[in-house]
Amino acid sequence: MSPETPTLKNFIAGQWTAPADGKYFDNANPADTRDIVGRFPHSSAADVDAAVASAKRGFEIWRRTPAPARGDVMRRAGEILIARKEELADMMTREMGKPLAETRGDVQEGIDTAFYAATEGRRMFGHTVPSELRNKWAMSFRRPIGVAGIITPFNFPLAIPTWKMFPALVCGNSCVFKPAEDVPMTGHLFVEILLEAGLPPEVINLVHGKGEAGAAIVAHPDVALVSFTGSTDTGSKVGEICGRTHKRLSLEMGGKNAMIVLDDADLELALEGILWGAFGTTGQRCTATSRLIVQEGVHDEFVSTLEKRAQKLVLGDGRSKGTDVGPVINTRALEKIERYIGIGTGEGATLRMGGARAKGTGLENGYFFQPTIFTGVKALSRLEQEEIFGPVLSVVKVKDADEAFRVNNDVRYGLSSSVYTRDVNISFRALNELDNGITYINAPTIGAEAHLPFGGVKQTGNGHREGGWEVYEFYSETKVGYVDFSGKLQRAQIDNY
Ligand code: UN1
Repeated sequence: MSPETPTLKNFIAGQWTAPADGKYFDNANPADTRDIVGRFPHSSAADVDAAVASAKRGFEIWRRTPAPARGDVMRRAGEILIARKEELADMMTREMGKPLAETRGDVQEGIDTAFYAATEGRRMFGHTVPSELRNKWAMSFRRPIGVAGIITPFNFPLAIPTWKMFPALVCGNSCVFKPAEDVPMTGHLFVEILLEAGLPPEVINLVHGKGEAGAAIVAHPDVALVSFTGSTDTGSKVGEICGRTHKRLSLEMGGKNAMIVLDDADLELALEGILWGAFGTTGQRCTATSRLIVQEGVHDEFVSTLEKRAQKLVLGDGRSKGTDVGPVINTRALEKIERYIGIGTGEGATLRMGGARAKGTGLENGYFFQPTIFTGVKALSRLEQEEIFGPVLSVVKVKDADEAFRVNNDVRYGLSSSVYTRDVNISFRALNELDNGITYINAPTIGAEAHLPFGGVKQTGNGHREGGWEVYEFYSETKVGYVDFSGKLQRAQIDNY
C-alpha cells in the first residue's frame, strides 16, 4: 500500500467517524490488485447502533420538511452528478472494473433517478374520494415510515444506491447506508454529494463494512424498513429477520435470464444483443443474459457466428481504451465461475470457448476470466438453472417458440427475458407468457430505464419494484383521513342505511 492510500471513515451523527473498534479493510482494483483504492472501516454493531440513533434524529427533521423541498435536494444531487460524471465513472471503474462507457451509464442512471425523484416530491399523489355520509370528506395521503436500512451490491455502485435512496429520501425517510465492501469509495462519494446537495447531516448515515455490519442494520429494532439487493441466499436470511420483526422489506436478488432467438429473427441484431447481454459488465448484472435459447433452424449458424464474434472481445482494464470486458469483482467470484465450469462439463455440456482464467499482458494482476460459451446445455441442468454472475453463457436448443417459453419459465428466478422475432403475434404472446418482471422484444435482457418499475417474479424478489412510480409505495405508508363537518355524530354503515 502506498503512503498516499487514503483511509476513509463512516458518516455518523453528522461527522466523518472512525469505526468504534478501529478495524479497517483494503479495497483493491479488480483489474490490478496492486492498486489499493483505500482503507475502509470494517464496522461492527456498535457503529450501526450509533448510525441508527443518528438517523432517528434525522428522521424527525426530515419528515417535517415539505416533500417538494426534499425533492429539490435530489435535483441538486442530480446536477452535481452531472458535473462530476467523468470523475465518478473513473473511480467506479477503478474499484469495480467495468469499462468506462458502462460506469458513465451507471452515473447517468443515477442522474435520471434524481430528476425523477425531484419531480415526485411534487406529486406523491393520494386520493380524495366521496364519503358515504353527507358533509364528510375522505382522503388518503402518504407518510414517511422511519429509518431505512439500505444495503447495496457491487455491480451498479451508484445506480442502485440512487434507486433506493432517492425515493426513500423524497418520501421523507432517513437512511443508514451500507455499500458493498467491493465498492465503498463510490458509496463515500455519493454521501458527499448528498451532503453538498443540502441533505441535513443526520438524515444520511454511512456505515462501511461486510456482512456483520449489514446484519446489524437488518436486525436493528429502530430500522423500520430494509431494501436489499444481492444474492438470493443472503436475501433469504434478510427476509427471515425482517419477517420475525415485521419490517417492510424490498428484495432484489438473483436472475437466470434468457434470450430467445427464433428462426425468423434478425440474426445480426440478435448477435449484437447477445454479446452485450451476456458479456457486458462481465456478466455481473442481475439482468445479464446467462441463457441463450435458440430455435433449431438457426441454432448452428447463430452459435458459430456468435463464437467467432465473442473470440474478438478484448479483455482488460476498464479504464483502457478498447476494452470490451473488464475483470470480475474478486477471487470468490473467480472461484465460483470455475466451479460452474466443472459442473457444466460434468453434466455433459460442450465447452465451446473460454472456460478458464484469462492470461496475457496486462491481465496478470487482475481477476480476469475468459468469455465462456457452453452449447448442448440441457434444460433443468444445474448450469442452466443456477446463477453464476460471470461471463458464462449457456446455449439451449429448442424446437419452437412454445418450447422456448417453457424453458425460459422453468427456473426459480424471473427477472428479465428477451425474444428476437419478427412475428408480432409471438412478441405479444411472449409478453403474456414469460414469467419475468421485464421482457424485451428485439433487445437484450439488460437495459432497464429509471422511470419504469424494475424487479422480478419468483425467487428474484419479494413482490416489490425499484424505479418508476411503484417504489414510492414501498417507501411510504398510506394514511387515510376522514373529516366530518356535519356537526353531528354520523355512524358509517348505520346512519346512511
Ligand atoms: C442489475 O443488474 O443489478 O437494466 C441492475 C439494466 C440496468 C440495471 C441493472 N439498467 O441492466
